[in-house]
Amino acid sequence: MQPSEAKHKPVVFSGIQPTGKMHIGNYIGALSVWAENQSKYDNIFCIVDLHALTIPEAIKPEYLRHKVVEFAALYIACGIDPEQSAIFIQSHVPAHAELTWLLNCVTPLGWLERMTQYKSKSAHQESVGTGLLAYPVLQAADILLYNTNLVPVGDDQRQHVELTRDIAQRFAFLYGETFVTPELLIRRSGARIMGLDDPTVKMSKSLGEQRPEHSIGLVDEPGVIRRTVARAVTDTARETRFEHASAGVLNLLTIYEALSGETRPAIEARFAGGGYGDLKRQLTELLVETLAPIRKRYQDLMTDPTELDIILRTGAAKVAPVAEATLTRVKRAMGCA
Ligand code: AQP
Repeated sequence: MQPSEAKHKPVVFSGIQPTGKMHIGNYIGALSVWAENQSKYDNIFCIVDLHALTIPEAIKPEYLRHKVVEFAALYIACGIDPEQSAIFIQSHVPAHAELTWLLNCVTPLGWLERMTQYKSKSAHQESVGTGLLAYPVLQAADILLYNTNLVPVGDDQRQHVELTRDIAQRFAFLYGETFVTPELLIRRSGARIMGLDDPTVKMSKSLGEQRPEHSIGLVDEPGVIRRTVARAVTDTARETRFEHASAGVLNLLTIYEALSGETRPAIEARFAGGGYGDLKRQLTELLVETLAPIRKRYQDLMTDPTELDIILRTGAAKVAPVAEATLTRVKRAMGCA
């Protein structure tokens, strides 16, 4: 990409926390959207290891070190091209932590206490760390550092991106216009894939690690995919129309829609009268076909961690000057420079 070209392209920023089992929800809601739009944007994709530290009891240092490499390989295996997109580790660019402190100082406590993710994650902790509460401020810093125009995420992250906009606007009120206010980029269908074992909860990386029947992992073998889809929750009816389907069946239809690119009428015609066995069989075939090249590329990449290390260091070196420039602007505005 030529620098003059990049100047005119909207900036896209997004990231994934390197914990748990990366699943088809992450692929449909985030990674596939990042990959599809790469040529239209100036792309920055981060592996947010500092976010993983917000539940320190669960995250051992060796686990985190391994997960960062695994997730870098998964980004690339899912189609993120290091030539077109900067891929880097959050902790390699110190400006993320520094801007977080500055933004903490302008963020009202009440804004953080009402975040849904904070409420659900803190409910399961014996003692809640400050990091978990400030998690969305770190996310705001990630986004605002790069003059981001668009943030492609799944539906669960909608509230955090809205908070980022609020923080940017509050900062402008206190110190003058400083940040670009980002917009959400969310797909119309498939932005919230549900658990296969429980369609009332979002498919999640942490649950996927604990319960094999919860999710389809991006590197699951065909036999595992077949077994997991076969056990997915449905019901006793034979309803395969989107509008009338029960939560579990709607989830299977939505995954089929997102991965096949077919229209809803075409999908409804395909499964009309076939029963859930047919839906599960065809969905399994589609999943195996979609994930086979991802698994293969992932395995190849994991044989050479040195190449991944070079990609991650190159990515950090590319984005760090932009982050530094924003940080300097913020500190000057606040009187720190
Ligand atoms: N079920 C989902 N459907 C669609 N998109 C999803 N995303 C997550 N789950 C789904 C999107 O994937 C990106 C990365 O997720 P993250 O690590 O930032 O968010 P998370 O909430 O930590 O992911 P998990 O899987 O729920 O992990 P745990 O359980 O550990 O918290 C984001 O863009 C997210 O929207």
